[in-house]
Amino acid sequence: MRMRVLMYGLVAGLCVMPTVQAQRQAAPVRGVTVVQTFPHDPSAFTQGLVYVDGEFYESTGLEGQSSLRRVEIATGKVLQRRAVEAKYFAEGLALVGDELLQLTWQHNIGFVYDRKTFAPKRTFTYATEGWGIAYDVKGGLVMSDGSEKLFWLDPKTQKVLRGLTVTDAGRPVSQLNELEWVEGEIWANVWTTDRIARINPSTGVVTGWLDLSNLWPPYQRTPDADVLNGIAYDAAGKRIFVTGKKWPKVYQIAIK
Ligand SMILES: [Ca+2]
Repeated sequence: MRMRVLMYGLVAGLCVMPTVQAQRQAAPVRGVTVVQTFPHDPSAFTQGLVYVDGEFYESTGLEGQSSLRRVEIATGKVLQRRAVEAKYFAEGLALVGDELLQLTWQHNIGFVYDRKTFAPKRTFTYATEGWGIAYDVKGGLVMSDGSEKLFWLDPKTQKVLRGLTVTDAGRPVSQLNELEWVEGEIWANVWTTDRIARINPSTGVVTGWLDLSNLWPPYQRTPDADVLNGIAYDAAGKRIFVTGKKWPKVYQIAIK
């Protein structure tokens, strides 16, 4: 009897195998070309990058060096800067309406600032670490915590609404870091790699990978420079910008 159940199980398993195999294929990898480069403050340990009305807003990390910045794209000049209290390690950044939301790494607290003045307005809390955050009117406010999970937050209250596990070939993709909404997809830097995951926000499935290792190959990097991190999208101009932690350049890229 037990054998018969096992046999049925095997036959059933064989029948569903093609579908399972299709899901287990890794997403394709594509390279990028550089359209243009711009100067970037090489002391900026970039943790969040946002494009708004022809300028970047940037969050930089490290304890004692964390900041919120408004940056001129063409020159990399910091036009406006607010230091974050030295005990915090600032992380991702998102603009929601006229408010900037900035995460911290391990203090379970986020800061809300007035976009124009950088005046702090309030704080919010979350149970996980804080890594990346991005907002889109249609897609919502989504955050990462360094795991394979993404969390949707209420844009007004920042309370967690739901979570989603990100997978490629049926396996979880962890270390999801800086985030950006790009044409209905969620793009995520994957920490310690030169890759960006393009994620379907409904299923969590990685639909493609971008390999950016040609931008500034690790063997050419200065000792100070850290990993690729920071994605900003100019939806109106359809321009994609990326940079890294303490990288001297921001790259406008195109997918090959
Ligand atoms: Ca971003």
